[in-house]
Amino acid sequence: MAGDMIQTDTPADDAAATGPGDLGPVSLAHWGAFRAQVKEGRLIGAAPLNGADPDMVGAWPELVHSPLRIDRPHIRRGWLENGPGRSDARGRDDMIPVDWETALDLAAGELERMYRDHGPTAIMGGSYGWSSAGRLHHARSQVRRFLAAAGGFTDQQWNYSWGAAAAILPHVVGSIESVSHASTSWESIAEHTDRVVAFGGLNPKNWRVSSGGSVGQTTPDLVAKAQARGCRFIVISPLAQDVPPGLEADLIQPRPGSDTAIMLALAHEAWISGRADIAFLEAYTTGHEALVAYLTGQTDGTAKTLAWAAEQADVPQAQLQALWEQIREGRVMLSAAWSLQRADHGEQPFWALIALAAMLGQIGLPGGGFTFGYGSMGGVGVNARRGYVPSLPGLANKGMSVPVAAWADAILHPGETLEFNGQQITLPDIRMIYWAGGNPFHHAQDLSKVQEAWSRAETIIVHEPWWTPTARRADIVFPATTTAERNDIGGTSRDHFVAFMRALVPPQGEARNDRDIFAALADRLGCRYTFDEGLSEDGWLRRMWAGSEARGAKEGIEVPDFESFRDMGLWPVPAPEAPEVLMEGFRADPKGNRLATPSGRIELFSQAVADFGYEETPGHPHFAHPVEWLGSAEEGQFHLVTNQPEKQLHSQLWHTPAGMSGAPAPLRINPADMGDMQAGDTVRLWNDRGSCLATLRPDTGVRPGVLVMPTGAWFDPDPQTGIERNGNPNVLTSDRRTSRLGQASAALSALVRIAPEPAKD
Ligand SMILES: Nc1nc2c(c(=O)[nH]1)N[C@H]1C(S)=C(S)[C@@H](COP(=O)(O)OP(=O)(O)OC[C@H]3O[C@@H](n4cnc5c(=O)[nH]c(N)nc54)[C@H](O)[C@@H]3O)O[C@H]1N2
Ligand SMILES: Nc1nc2c(c(=O)[nH]1)N[C@H]1C(S)=C(S)[C@@H](COP(=O)(O)OP(=O)(O)OC[C@H]3O[C@@H](n4cnc5c(=O)[nH]c(N)nc54)[C@H](O)[C@@H]3O)O[C@H]1N2
Ligand SMILES: [Mo]
Repeated sequence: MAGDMIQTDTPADDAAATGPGDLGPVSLAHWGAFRAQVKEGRLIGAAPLNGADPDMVGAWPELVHSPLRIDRPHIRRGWLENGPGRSDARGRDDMIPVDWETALDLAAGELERMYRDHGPTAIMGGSYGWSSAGRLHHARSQVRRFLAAAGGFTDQQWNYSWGAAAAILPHVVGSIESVSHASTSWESIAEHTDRVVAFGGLNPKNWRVSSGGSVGQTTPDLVAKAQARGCRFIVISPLAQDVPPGLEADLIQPRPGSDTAIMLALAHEAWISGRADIAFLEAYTTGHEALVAYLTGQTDGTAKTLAWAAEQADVPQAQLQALWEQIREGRVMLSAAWSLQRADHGEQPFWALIALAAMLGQIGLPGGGFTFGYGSMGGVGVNARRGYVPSLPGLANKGMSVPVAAWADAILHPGETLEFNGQQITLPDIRMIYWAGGNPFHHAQDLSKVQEAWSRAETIIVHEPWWTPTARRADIVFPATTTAERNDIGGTSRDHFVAFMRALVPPQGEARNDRDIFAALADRLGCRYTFDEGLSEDGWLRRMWAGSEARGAKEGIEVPDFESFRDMGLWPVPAPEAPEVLMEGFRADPKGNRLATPSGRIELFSQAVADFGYEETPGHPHFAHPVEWLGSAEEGQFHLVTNQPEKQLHSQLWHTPAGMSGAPAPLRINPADMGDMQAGDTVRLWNDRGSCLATLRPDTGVRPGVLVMPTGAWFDPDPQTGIERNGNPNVLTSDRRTSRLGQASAALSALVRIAPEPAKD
């Protein structure tokens, strides 16, 4: 049938690039832009553009032509033979290749059955995950649009990146923009700032990646420029590697999970020393009295002194005293990495940082105040004009949504209620899972629990280019194309470029574009027009670009027409006239630019939060001990920090030379903690939730008692012992959420034990 046809235009001409040095067509990944070399229908090279990492970008030929590509649709044997139903054989059963018509008919039949017998919320289709860079073929946008068109679904709300921030920030500053897209630009820092205090550091590995695809790598230069002008950096992190090479920063290495205590103690110091900017507090904030009552110990009997914080953080008090001396004068930028809020009570460090910045009174001034995520992702602090990277428009969902980190609980506890940000959610009865563009067996915490939830589904459909752990655990697998096989528009809104990404090679095997798979299902379900409005790939790209052109017309920016843009490959978006300063407008005119909080101001005390009545999130920022941290560790327990991998994007690239598949994932450990274990040894980490292997990498830069292991290894439990063999730390993490307010992932609060493997007697 016509709907099954693949709608990608002709791939880029081989002649476009045939030899080294020739300029081939532009393409883009979340990990950077490149020029492609194509020969005889194969991608043979990828040359990095504008500072992209050569290893990550250079892995494209391996990715596209990988032996792990899924060549055709597959169905799990047990499902094919016995029909839909709960099963724990997923991942062990054979996957049987079938033709497209068979697979599409079976998938459409299951969707119809769900809508008919159980209603839209029985289908979990939030499909959390990064998918690929192009915005039309963004798998997660496509699956949500399709399921909304088909009748609705259970969506996943917020994200793993900054879920706790997304919940708390609207109560404090009226919106999520300070974590979703707004920041004080590095240009402003380079010009004005005397001190940058970076909680969670500025790890350059994180700058390689940006959602939608980063084209420019300007941050390292601007950091160097700030330093050259005399700006001093103070990095607060358990890992010295969070100080970028070439930066002379003071390093403080507290216990993970104690940052809030340090921030509150600095705020207390500001108050008692008379440094607090009372005029700022009175004009721009509300509730500082309640906060001060807590800081001084009036409320709970404990003054939040530097001595108190030093005890919580287990660092010398002199270090915190020196930090206070550094920030009491001059223009100070306070920053926290997103990692801080991916932890028990993750809402608190972000609220506390804003409170400290309010005490110093520089919010909205050039180079001053606060910004979240300078060390988290490429693009944060890049002075770019936003809004020119188009996106696929969504459709209203008639189903519901659950907090993203609660999805396994939702499947395991249908009908129970969940408290979430002042609301009560009744968990839906999920019977079917539809995932396209994410890898939950990489990203979700407590993978034993995830496996149990996974076994409860009656049918699981996955689209994937590669046989990832998630694809292997599906009932119906559709092979998806990669960005190299289709035309698209990509870029990140925090960047200086928008890219036209050309199809470079034909679809591999029988792979189809995600949107063509959905179009074929939509035909069968009778919702084709709602899904794609009769537009082809080219039609959609033109429509999406027309939105950027219209924006340009309104803002007086000259945007190339579609054909010219396609020919250019990269369109440089003109930079804004002045460097961005977070909350500048609010500072200039607090009445005209009221914040969307009840008071219109920054809320250092929030009545709304207090009224929720959650004891873990009272009405002002506060410090509570994490559930799991070194403060309560038993002998032999370590705090495991699971950060982002250096040369992968999450689980993507793992199976290429850039990735970590050569050995169990590396585990950084202070040599003092190694006992008789040696560098390069395979070790086993474990706790009550699970165990995995890792490869020991001694690093004097790690705080003793802390272990640092990146995420990104493909889940591979030993069938006999259950030990995960590739080093996926999410068998160890808990899916306990930050709080009832945020219901966000607290992946970074986990205690573990370590032993040599195989075990020595
Ligand atoms: N312990 C711990 N866990 C964490 C984190 C942590 O810090 N600690 N970080 C969390 C964070 S912030 C995030 S964002 C998540 C990330 O988790 P994910 O976003 O799930 O990770 P990815 O590996 O990027 O998954 C994307 C998947 O999409 C597939 N894909 C790529 N292109 C296409 C396409 O065109 N079509 C289709 N159908 N599929 C495609 C890829 O092969 C890959 O399997 O992990 C979270 N997990
Ligand atoms: N190369 C690469 N870059 C990436 C990604 C990737 O997969 N690969 N993923 C991207 C995504 S989706 C996201 S959301 C961002 C995430 O951005 P972040 O969450 O900021 O990144 P992480 O690498 O998880 O953590 C940053 C650093 O925080 C430190 N840290 C951990 N716990 C604590 C603590 O309690 N206190 C303090 N002070 N420091 C702590 C760790 O040492 C770690 O190196 O990264 C993005 N960048
Ligand atoms: Mo993320």
